[in-house]
Order: sequence, then structure tokens, then C-alpha cells
Amino acid sequence: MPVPKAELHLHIEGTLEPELAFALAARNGVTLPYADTDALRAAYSFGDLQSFLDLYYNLMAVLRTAEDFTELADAYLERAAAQGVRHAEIFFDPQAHTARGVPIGTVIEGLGASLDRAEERYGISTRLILCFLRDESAESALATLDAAKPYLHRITGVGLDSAEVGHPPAKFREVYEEAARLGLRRVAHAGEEGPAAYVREALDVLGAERIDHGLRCMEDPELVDRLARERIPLTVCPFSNVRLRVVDTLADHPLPAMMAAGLLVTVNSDDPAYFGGYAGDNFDGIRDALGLAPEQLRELARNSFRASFLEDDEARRAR
Ligand code: ES4
Ligand code: ZN
Repeated sequence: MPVPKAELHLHIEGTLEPELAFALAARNGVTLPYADTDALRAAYSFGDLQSFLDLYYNLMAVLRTAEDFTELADAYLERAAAQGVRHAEIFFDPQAHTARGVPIGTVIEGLGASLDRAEERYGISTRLILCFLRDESAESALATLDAAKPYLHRITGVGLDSAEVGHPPAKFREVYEEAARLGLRRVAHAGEEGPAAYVREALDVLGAERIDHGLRCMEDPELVDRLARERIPLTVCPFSNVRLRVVDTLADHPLPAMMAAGLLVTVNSDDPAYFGGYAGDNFDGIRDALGLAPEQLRELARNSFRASFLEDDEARRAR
């Protein structure tokens, strides 16, 4: 049995496997520019974050109806359950859908229909985190939060993702302030391709309670001390970092150094359909490549519940 774990960094659109993409394309009359699933999979060779994002946004064209989103989430939850995931805090990118004419309500209600049954069907508790695309404007982020207001009962928090460099956290100060006023939790991608200064800014300007990726904090020892002291969780995604060339190989991953520095790190899959594996696969990958001891793997699993937005008593039961 895989070790029970929480997944805290997972883009639901990044769980779209080629087989489901083709099935949805056929159902919705969308033509994909690939002959078959093998040809699509062969395109999964990325030089950097942007080259991945280009494919990720293009493939979303197959997601049109609420049922499409329900099927997408069901497929993820089934795979996650098989890998020991007991709790999942799931990102979604509403702007990537509204820009194509899919209403935000279709996305949230579609995902919600799956998540409503997740405990019973898959033994997974869930939370939904609405992400703003940082390469879109601050006004667009504000309009997105506004459009989400009828659905806030389904949303735990907000996040910030997409192309990082050139889009510092401070650009989104106002929308994060509004999210806080609405009682939403706050996380942000920072320090993936962007500098350590973006991690600092996400904490100081956006009030981020958790940092997604955060690897490049290691270039700033003072920041590392602060993250360790304040127990700010970092949701690390080893397979993603290799596929997007943030690190050279799994064996070079800074995860052991991060743990040794006293950081509260967790292991996650990011976009598992694109990066070669789900949460359990990432755990197995780092165990083998980095020679992590069983106690270190247990620490990572423990961290994942500690870093989650589960209520305390719920977190204890999930373990
Ligand atoms: C993402 Cl790996 C990564 N980084 C930034 N934004 C993203 N959206 C989906 N995956
Ligand atoms: Zn991510």
C-alpha cells in the first residue's frame, strides 16, 4: 500500500491524459493537431515553462461542458486514490476557459459534481483553489474573482500560476487583498523560474500562506531561514522540475538540501499527465534517485497533511 499523503499542488487541467483528450475532442467536434495519442505524447518534450504552457492551454480546447470537467476530475481522483492520495487541494485556471467562451460556472459546477462524490467514491477529501494567470492583467484577475462570487462556497483559496518571469507577485496585490476580505486562503507559485525575490514578495505583498515550487529560495539564505522559522510550506514538484528543466536531473534535485535546511516541503505532481507521473510516482522517483530514507519519506507525507488547509481534526483522521 502506498503511504497516505495529501496532494497540494495539482492543476486539474494538467491531469488531462491524451486518451481522454481524444475522447473529449471526438465528443465535442474539436480537431486536435495530432494524429493519435502517441503523436500527442511525443510532443511532451519541453524546453522551459512557456513551451509546456503553450501545449497545456491549446489542449484545453477539448474541455467544453460541465460533464467534461466532471470526467476530468473523476479520472484524476481515481488515479490519485490508487497512489495513496487521501486529500487533494486542486488548482484550476478559470481564465483559460472563460477566454474560450466556457463560463466559469460551467467549470466550477462541473468540477464540483466530481468533488462532491470524491470522499465516498475515492476516499479523498478535496478543496478547490482558483488560480489567476499571472501573464494576464490584474484587471482580468479582479474580474475573475468577481465572476466567481456566486460559487465561493465551493472555493477554499486563490493561487497564482502561468508564466512567472516578468510577472512579479506585486502585480496582484489588489486581488489578493480582495480574496482575503472574502475569507479565502492564499497561495502563489513563486521561485520556479522566477527569482527568490518573487518568493519574498508573495509572502510580504500577497500574504501567501504557502509557496508553490519555491525552489529558488535556496539562492537566498536569509529567506530560507525565514521560511523555516515561519513554517511556510513549499509545495515541490520533482518530476515537473526535471521536465521543465528547472533542475537537470532528479538526482540533482535540491529537495534533500531543502529538508536539511528545515523547510516544510511537500512532494506533489503539478501536471501529472504531462510530467510523467502522479503523486505516488513522484515519491517513488525521489526515493530512487535521491536515496531518501524511509523516515524522510514519512516526514514528507506528514508534511503534506500539516501544510494542507484541512481542519486539524480532519487532518488527523485522514492520516
Ligand atoms: C504550471 Cl508547472 C506550472 N507552473 C506555472 N503555472 C502552471 N500552470 C500549470 N502548470
Ligand atoms: Zn504548478
